[in-house]
Amino acid sequence: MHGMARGLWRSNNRSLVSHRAFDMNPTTPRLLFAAITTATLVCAPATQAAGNLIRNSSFETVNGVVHDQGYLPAEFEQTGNISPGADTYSNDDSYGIQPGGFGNFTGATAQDGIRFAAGADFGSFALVEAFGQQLTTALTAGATYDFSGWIADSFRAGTTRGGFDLLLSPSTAFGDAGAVTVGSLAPTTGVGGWEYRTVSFTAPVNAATLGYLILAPRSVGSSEAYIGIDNISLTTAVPEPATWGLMGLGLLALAGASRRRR
Ligand SMILES: [Ca+2]
Ligand SMILES: [Ca+2]
Repeated sequence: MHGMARGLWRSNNRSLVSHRAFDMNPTTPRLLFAAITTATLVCAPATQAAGNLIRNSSFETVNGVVHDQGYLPAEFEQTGNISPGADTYSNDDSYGIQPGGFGNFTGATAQDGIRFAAGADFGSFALVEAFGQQLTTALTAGATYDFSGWIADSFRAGTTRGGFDLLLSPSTAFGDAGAVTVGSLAPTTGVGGWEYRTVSFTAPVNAATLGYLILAPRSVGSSEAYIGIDNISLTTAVPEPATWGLMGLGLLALAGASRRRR
């Protein structure tokens, strides 16, 4: 779709240049407008890469067998200042914690595969089991991204509901003065099971210096929450259906202008 649209733009661009140079046909301004409108709408998505920017996004790939707290797959880093920090849960207890083990998640198994990650918010900014990942490529300032994933409550006695804040940071140090909160995954509704969350955000002007994506658990109210997360995704935003509609109109205008010219 992108390739075809770009090809159309290029071929029309060439005819437009020769048209302007050798012939001041009255349809030229209309053709120029249609071509520019189409080019603007087509080039924006075409320059963005497709695919998930998060590595090991379902927390499935692990190195070795561990039965303990505070372990995450190698692609992820602890970014809170408490130890042992965020955890990996495995349905079969092959890495990290078994659901129903420490932290509970009674009756919950991974949303995708056999593993998920979880972190607690102990009710103060500093005491948060935040974790994150160094992005392979920094995000593009001004570009729009979609972050999505599934979250679940631990159902641990005395805990409350919670969600996650999404931050871009210059380092893994949670509370880094340069960190920017770009969005939030709305808290669990408390009814149990996995709940899908998605949020769109625009990368800040200094995105090139913010190499770490951090997920910080957030409690509702003052009691602590312990929230699981699985099957996460960070992608460049695709145009809304309305934008594709506008692009279609631009292409139709181009076709109409070419026909009238002939
Ligand atoms: Ca998983
Ligand atoms: Ca923990």
